[in-house]
Amino acid sequence: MQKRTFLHTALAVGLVGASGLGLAQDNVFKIGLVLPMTGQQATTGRQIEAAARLWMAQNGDTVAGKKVQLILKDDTSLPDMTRRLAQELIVNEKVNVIAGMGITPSAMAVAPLATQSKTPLVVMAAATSSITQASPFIVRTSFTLPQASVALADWAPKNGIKKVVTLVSDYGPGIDAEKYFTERMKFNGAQVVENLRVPLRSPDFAPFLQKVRDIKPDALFVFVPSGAGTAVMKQFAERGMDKAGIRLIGTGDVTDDDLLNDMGDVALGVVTSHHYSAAHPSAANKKFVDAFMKANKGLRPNFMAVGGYDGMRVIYEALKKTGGKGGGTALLEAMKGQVFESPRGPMFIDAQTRDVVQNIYLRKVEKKDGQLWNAEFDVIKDVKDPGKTK
Ligand code: VNL
Repeated sequence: MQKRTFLHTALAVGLVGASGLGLAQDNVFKIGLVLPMTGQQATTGRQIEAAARLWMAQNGDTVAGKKVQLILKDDTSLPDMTRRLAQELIVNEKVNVIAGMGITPSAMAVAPLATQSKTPLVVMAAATSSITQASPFIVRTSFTLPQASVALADWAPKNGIKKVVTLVSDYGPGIDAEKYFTERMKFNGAQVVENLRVPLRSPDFAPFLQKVRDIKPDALFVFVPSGAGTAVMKQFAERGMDKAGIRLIGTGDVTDDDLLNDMGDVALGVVTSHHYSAAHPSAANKKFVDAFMKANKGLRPNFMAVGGYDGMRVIYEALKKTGGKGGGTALLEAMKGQVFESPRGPMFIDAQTRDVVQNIYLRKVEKKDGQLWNAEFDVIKDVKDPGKTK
């Protein structure tokens, strides 16, 4: 008897639950967030997830009458896995937006799915120039390597750096950085005497650094993805490169705010160019950094976090504007052309390219109150991705 009652109750609850869910579906807005939460790029996943959750804590989870639901999946930074997870999210979960994309191969793997299903894909991390051309449904809130590299190639020759070797991770963003930095240096009358490339997976920098030491350029220009900077910095110091008078310069990925404090004094004085520093002196950024650190046991937000935070803003604004009507195409249209103040400074989603237009800052690693920061000392305003031809 008792058993039967229990069964009945369970069934009844199950049905109510199911029909409740059925009703709720129409009023749910789903964001499928695919990120590397484990493996080599795990710091990027952790930063973006934390930022997306902070955005939701600050802005609520009801937008235009819909309940926003974040569905997080770990792709371990393997593009086949990213594609499979995105497919499941689109087909089974019927997500309204796909977001995340820790590395370029992941974004490239998902691009055709976004096009076929007309699902906006908000790229929050990956930064190879060509990504936005891989699908008309891609909108980017991170940056591009050409955007960040050119500014440094304008700064370097004016600051005694006339002979450079480049060292980049051997895939999309590294090749972009190498190409745009090298071309601009040469245009500015400086020399780039060697272009070195290291594998993305488990790189060993030692043999490359030895080669750089032998060449003895004024500076070594480095691009490695977020998370790999500490290894470069450590080996740079161990091989006595700084003592040999070789300066380290690069895009801000190498002095990533997530890791900078652990790099130690070898990082002091390193000049980089990038779109975001946790030390950016604006009220909006102070508020962002304080709230992020408070919500994450003192973890400092890096440029990945800002890409995630702003990506959530772009999605929320598009949902507000459309009221959730008109599907993926209407959402995408509402993402184009958004202008707002980010913790990084002013930013704008170019309606033509769906890519981000933003300030690029020159920064130098400095110590303040015992902590290392990327202190901004110059700015190039409203930089478009130089990789776009149209
Ligand atoms: C990429 C570019 C990844 C820059 C990064 O860190 C980065 C990419 C994970 O496009 O794969 O700092």
